[in-house]
Amino acid sequence: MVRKEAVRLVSAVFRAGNKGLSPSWSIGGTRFKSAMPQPTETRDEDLHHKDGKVLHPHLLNENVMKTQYAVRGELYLRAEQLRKEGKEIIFTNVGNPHALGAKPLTFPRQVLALCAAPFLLDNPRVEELFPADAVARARKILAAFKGGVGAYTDSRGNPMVREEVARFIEKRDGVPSNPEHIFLTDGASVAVRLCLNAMIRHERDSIMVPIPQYPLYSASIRLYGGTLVGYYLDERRGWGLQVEELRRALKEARDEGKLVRGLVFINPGNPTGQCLSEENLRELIEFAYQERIVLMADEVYQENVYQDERPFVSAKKVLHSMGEPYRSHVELLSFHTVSKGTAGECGLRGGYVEMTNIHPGAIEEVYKCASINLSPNTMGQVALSCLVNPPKPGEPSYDLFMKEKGSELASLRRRAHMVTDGFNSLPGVVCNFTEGAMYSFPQIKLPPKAVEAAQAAGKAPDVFYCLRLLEATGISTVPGSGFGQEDGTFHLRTTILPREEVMSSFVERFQKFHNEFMQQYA
Ligand code: DCS
Repeated sequence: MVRKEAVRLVSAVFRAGNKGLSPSWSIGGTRFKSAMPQPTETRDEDLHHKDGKVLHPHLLNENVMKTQYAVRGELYLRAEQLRKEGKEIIFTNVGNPHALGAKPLTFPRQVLALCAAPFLLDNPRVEELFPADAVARARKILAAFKGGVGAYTDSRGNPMVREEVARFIEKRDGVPSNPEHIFLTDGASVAVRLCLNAMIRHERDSIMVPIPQYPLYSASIRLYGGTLVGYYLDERRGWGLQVEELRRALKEARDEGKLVRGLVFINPGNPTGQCLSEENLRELIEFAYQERIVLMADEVYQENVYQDERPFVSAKKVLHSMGEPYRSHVELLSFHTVSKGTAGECGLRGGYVEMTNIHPGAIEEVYKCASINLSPNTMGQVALSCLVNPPKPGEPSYDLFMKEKGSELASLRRRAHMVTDGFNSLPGVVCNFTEGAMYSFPQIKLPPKAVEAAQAAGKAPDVFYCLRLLEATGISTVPGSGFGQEDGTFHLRTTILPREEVMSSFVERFQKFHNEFMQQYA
């Protein structure tokens, strides 16, 4: 019997330990002790499932089992199933522009192509096929990436690209940026997770996160064994962020013995689409300073702004403008990516975190953890290089680059209006304007009969609505419960990414479904 064998083995090791053969070993100077359980505690059911599997879904890390990620949750799985059955699905559940027909920007792809196929640079016709600045950039990158894009880079990313990111930030904010405080990562997701992993020590460690939020935060906090403290954004005031609400959430958390260490804000917001004012950012910084909380500024949508009243301002810029004591005390982690903006290069996985006022020793520890992954992927770094250091006026690629970006941004702005107007034209739907980012997050006032029908089907009402929408129209959305919403309210999130040519039929399909649904449950 397995248990008897385990008991025999453990007792043997302990006996050996008594004779001076301690069950411990060392790796790289670190001494490890055998964490073997006491013999009496070894049970078959802890070692394997009754079907014999050791890696059984009920026998995994508890944090893994408790983690949920709605963007690829039940709705997405059903959509995938319908797609396999031959139904046409519009995947508006994820902010993945190229999947819905957005075209890549030409310049970064030319540079990427040359970096991936460096032998093209030896071809005498290369200057006929590629503009001179793309060729020059590829040569520069290949010279900086020792061994080309097939070699690991430093675990924080290539130094030249980190330098380019620092210059980009300086130009954007007009304040100094240190490349030593910038880590390149496989998309912003990895940067966020690196930081959360380092911050969360145990269950009491808490991170304040907006409700609604992007589930990268809820999922990662859960995965690392910490606690999420939600603060509500005010839907009636355009999903605005209120300091009184931050104070309420913090007080309640502290009264319950939680140790609040970080505060996430997403600007422009996902899923809300709201843009923070400079005043809001000042309040956040003041709050973080007074309460000694690390600010996590998720600024991945900084280019995606569709109104002129509140242009994007980075938290770092505002922090500097506030002078001392804030400027050199408030600990700030700022995240950015190549996945969003007008590039939408989600698949290339390029992102970064900039750490402001973070203790050098803590940065070293994060470096150590990044090193476990060896290196962020190189193509993501090349894409990032092109986007933070784009063609300049007078260079051959400049005009096309600006034209492509400008027309995509203008189109996104039109689509933001089309989607918001479409939702607000429907009975029982209210929707704040998508000021920024890529999403629309309407509230659906579901009639009581629909709520009852959902309960009878064993589904949350918003999940029920989104499933019915999917089955009827092929439109794949994410229910509001995946992001968090005030109790008793129901939302869904869709992207504004269908191309303009299909947007009106997208909106029409939605409207037709919604009207029929509301009539059925009136
Ligand atoms: N932060 C926010 C607010 C995001 O919305 C996303 C991606 C990320 C970080 C991470 O992006 P990358 O890892 O690709 O850099 N947004 C997801 C979403 O809600 N839809 O698509 C992906």
